[in-house]
Amino acid sequence: MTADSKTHRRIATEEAFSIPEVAAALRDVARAPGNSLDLILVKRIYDAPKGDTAQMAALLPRLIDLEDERLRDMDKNGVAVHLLSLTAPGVQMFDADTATELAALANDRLAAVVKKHPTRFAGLASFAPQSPKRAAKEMERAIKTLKLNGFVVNSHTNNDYFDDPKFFPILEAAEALDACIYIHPRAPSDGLAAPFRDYGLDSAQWGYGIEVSTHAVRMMVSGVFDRFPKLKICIGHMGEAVHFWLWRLDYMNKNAQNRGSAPKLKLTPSEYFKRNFVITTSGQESHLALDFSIKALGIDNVLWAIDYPYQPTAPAVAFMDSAPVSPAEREKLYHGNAERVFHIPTV
Ligand code: VNL
Ligand code: MN
Repeated sequence: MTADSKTHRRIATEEAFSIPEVAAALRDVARAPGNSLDLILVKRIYDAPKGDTAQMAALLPRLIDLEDERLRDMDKNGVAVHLLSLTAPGVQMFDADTATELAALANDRLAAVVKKHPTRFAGLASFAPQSPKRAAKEMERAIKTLKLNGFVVNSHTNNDYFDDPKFFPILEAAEALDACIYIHPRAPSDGLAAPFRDYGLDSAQWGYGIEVSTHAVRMMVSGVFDRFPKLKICIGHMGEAVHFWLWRLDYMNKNAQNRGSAPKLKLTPSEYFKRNFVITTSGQESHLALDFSIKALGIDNVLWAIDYPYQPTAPAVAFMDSAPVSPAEREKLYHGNAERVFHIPTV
């Protein structure tokens, strides 16, 4: 631990875990026929041949582990808190009943470990978008009874996005509960998938960002945030580059509105992005991109994350320890913004 670690409370906000029951159900998905782009990664992690020591297969025990290697890794690197979320694709490849059941089970386990280590863990609850009404009920239970800190969803569900009114009970619940939804990536939906099937583009290299940025833009230009003005959405990987596009989005969305291709909106996409979104630095350790993000969105809208166990902790800490920001700004990035957005108790 560096001397510095005593002065920063580091809260990492996109930290993945799984439970054996979800891992087993994903192994069944891997073995069933299907053409979803997510199967490339799901087969590698959840149906690896016995004894496979390849990088992907080695991830599974590190996802399931909560209290051993994970806590040691946090201690060694001066990380105070993991804000945990059930890893992608979560429950979103299962049938509605299985997904609803496994989301509740994962939330129970998550709440138990947070209760056991209240200063080390916080948690984002899962829900099954396949069944929006039951999802809204589970969301209420997760916040009011389990005292979790917000929600995670892994982008599209059966190729549909949150601009689809069938999902509005979910957005209504999140807004009413004052709980942020973290839209974590999964592989691009069927209609986008073809050019992502080779060169390893299906997942974190490129596909994930295209999938989530498209989801965020669909929500903004469809008018979701006129209907749910207080809804808070978090996206990782330095905002999936959405804010790099805001000027052109504003300009071309106005054109699309004027020719009747897009609904009339109360605000511009850039106004929604600054009002309704926060971003994290998960897995995107570029000071240039961080500087741009702070200038584009404001220091209060950027949160630190590691993306454990998919990326290593030490470089993520070194990246933020050495970021060219003031001491007060670094505290906001490391913990102040996370405490505010995810209702994590201050110490
Ligand atoms: C990867 C990175 C996968 C981050 C993830 O979830 C993630 C990857 C499945 O490198 O494949 O959250
Ligand atoms: Mn991640």
